[in-house]
Amino acid sequence: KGEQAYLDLCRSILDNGTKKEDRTGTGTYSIFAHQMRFDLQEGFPLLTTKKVPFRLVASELLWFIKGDTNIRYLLANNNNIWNEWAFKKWIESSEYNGPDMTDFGNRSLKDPEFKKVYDVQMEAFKQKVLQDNTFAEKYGELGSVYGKQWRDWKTTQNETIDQLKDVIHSIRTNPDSRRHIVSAWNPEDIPNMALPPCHTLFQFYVADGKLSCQLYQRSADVFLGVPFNIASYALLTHLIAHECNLDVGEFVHTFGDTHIYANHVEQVKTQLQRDVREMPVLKFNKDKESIFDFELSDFELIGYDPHPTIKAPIAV
Ligand code: UFP
Repeated sequence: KGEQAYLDLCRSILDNGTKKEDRTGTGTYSIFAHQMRFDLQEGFPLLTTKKVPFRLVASELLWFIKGDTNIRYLLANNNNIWNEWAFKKWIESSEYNGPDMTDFGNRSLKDPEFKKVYDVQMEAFKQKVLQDNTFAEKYGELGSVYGKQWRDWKTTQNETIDQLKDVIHSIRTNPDSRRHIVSAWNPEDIPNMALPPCHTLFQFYVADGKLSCQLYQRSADVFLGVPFNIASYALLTHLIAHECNLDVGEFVHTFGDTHIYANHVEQVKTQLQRDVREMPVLKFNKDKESIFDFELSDFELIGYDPHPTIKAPIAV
């Protein structure tokens, strides 16, 4: 249970994972299908065996909740986690005439000279998205990512489905329903997406006055992605429970391809040597009634005292 469940998963992949090639060419150790449970009554499941940047988790979640799909909001909140996806569209466009940025992710890891040139281009791109409205509309936009599918799912009848609003309504009015589902997986959009949704689908469940949430994650980078994903859905569950006048129950995290990248193995071993500390507690502004009203400053984590960050290259 809790953080120990995460550490056990890491251990089990290192011990039993199959060496498997992957899209990014990095190589992984992988298992298929796994489940972890977090009792949200015990505390907020932000890992303590390494520092996980809650501020980035929270601002990204607020961005999804708003239905925003433009990186401008993230940049304005000093959150850079989606930049590469937008940058890729920009450098592949006919309007880009700077230095060659092909395969910038891998090259900037291997070639320090290239990294300098890349950093300059990325910084210029960010500034332009922040300052130039027309540019932001064109190149800050990521298209059919989570915010779009959660809030603005397009039907064949040219109507719009607000899955998030609908699921909150169904939890409030029909808590026993077995249909409290939000799907980010839109088969029609998949062929045109750079990154088909990793958090494929989630379901809520109400019992004994508590709201639980289960996420099905089709593909999981256990070292870099998962700690972030746990915190994000735990936060979402807290906010929806608050709006529905429920306590929080469990967050159940179910995985498909569950992998540790070959270039994360040493980092995972370091983390496994650390002892688990006490979970932090989430405090937020309970005066806000709707999840659509929250801002970053409404959240506070009490007692988060993690071991230091462990750096690792992200596979793109
Ligand atoms: N990934 C996560 N969590 C996320 C996210 C991505 O673990 O929230 F956006 C990882 C999983 C996988 C990669 O390693 O990103 C996506 O690659 P693919 O689409 O090939 O599964």
